[in-house]
Amino acid sequence: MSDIDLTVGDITAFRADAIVNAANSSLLGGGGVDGAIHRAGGPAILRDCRLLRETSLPSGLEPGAAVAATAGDLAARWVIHTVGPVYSSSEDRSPTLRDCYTRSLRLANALGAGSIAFPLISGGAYGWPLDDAVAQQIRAVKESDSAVESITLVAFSDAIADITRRLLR
Ligand code: AR6
Repeated sequence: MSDIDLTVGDITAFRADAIVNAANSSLLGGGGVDGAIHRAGGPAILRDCRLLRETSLPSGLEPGAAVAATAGDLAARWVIHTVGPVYSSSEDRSPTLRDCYTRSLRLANALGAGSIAFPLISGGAYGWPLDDAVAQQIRAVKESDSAVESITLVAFSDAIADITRRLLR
């Protein structure tokens, strides 16, 4: 079983074998944690994402899928890009949200990563209510059968950290 830890702060400063990015389907960057990862990791990240688009992912990455690429200058071996679903009040997209975590973990496992750090996927621009975004995150990482030893949930605010602490208990 993996250890699940919580930390508060900026995921780009976190040291782990794999850092997960809450990207969009284009893989070509954006705001939020995606923008922060591209800024801190430098231009190699965008170069690698462009290469993925030109080779294996011509139409981009669909929600729930995950792909590994270079971490550039970050203190990590890989950035795993995943695309969360945009929140919908009329359609239950939570299986897709959980897929982001399980498929990232499966990929990290296949790469031989011993540690992975996740932001709160879909918990910003994609509008997911924070309590449920955290609940889906915790359910997915707990249910995953990955052999990655250390999983860190990186909360970007005290509010997210409080919810995570409460739901981890
Ligand atoms: N470290 C950790 N968490 C962060 C950081 C950081 N440096 N910066 C923001 N967060 P969001 P989404 C938190 O919007 O909802 C982008 O433009 C943030 O507070 O980054 O999946 C992409 O290109 C929130 O809790 O991702 C897509 O277009 C969480 O990360 C779209 O946003 C996720 O917020 C994806 O939206």
